[in-house]
Amino acid sequence: MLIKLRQSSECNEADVTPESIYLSRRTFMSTAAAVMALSSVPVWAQSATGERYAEVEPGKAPSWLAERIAATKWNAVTVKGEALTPFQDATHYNNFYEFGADKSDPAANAGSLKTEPWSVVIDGEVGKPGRYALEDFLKPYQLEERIYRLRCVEAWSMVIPWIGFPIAALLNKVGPTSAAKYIRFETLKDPQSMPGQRSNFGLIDWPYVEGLRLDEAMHPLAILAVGMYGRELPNQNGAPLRLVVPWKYGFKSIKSIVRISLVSEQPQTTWQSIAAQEYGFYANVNPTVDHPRWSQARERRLPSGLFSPNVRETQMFNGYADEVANLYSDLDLRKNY
Ligand SMILES: Nc1nc2c(c(=O)[nH]1)N[C@H]1C(S)=C(S)[C@@H](COP(=O)(O)O)O[C@H]1N2
Ligand SMILES: [Mo]
Repeated sequence: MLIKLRQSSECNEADVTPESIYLSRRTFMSTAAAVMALSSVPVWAQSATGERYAEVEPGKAPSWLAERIAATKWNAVTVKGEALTPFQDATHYNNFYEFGADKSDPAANAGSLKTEPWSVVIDGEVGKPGRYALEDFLKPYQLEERIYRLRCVEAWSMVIPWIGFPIAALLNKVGPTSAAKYIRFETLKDPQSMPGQRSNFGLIDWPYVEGLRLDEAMHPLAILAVGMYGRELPNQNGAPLRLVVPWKYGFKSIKSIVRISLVSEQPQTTWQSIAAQEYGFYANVNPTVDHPRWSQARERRLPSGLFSPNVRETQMFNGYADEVANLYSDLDLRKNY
């Protein structure tokens, strides 16, 4: 896996590879064609973003967000030789318990989520706390496209082209104090629009909470996303703002964030609170440490069916070991799962 972070000024015509042109066709990538386009594509900002990915429903983003997304930099992290998950699968097989516990529930129910206006609170051990309208919150950051694997702890996976920006850029802006050791994220709590929060399914103590160590949050692969497949996030994928941490199990990638807090203690996170012996705070993808009830050695890559289950070996840190293993050199990954 390569990380390519080039300046758009370095782009030229020769950078437009056959693979990147392929992305603009109205068909999806086949496995054979899935050597992902690595180059910065200078025409990105000029082309209608909707043309870049086939069969993507056009979004209904407010104009300010559509404009920000149209100015996204092509800075993909590559997932070599692996096809993108079709938009239809990525948006109809979801975990978002606020909208129900079945994989099809979020797509069916998340229409009730009101994402505009939206505000984000930054508080805790931070030099510049505040509450920001999402538009102002995003203003300082260049949006980038990142193609990442997403590996759920339930042993299925996808490859998704996100649009977002590194959390490190946010942290550099708001200035964590020396007491800040962790970052804590909170999802919207709104039983009115979130039927899962009204149900008797009393397992989760809402709101959904996740967290990272500060050095994990500072890693350039960790992003806050506002879009996918060249458009804004569909509600079921965590609109309008979600975390994406590609080397960790999917439950760390918290959706529909309303609060970001810098804290001195390790936060109590949702799945760890429910079943600490099954879901750890770190939740790094690790094929050698099984879940107590199933193996983590392999995964079903969506789309996956009875006759083509599309099973592959799970990679250490979800294939991002070269980039992130050094964060954990002092840690026993069996104990700190
Ligand atoms: N607020 C919230 N965030 C959440 C979840 C959730 O139930 N609620 N599910 C998590 C899990 S288990 C996974 S695998 C990913 C799924 O993201 P996707 O639906 O965009 O693929 O979202 C994560 N973020
Ligand atoms: Mo998950």
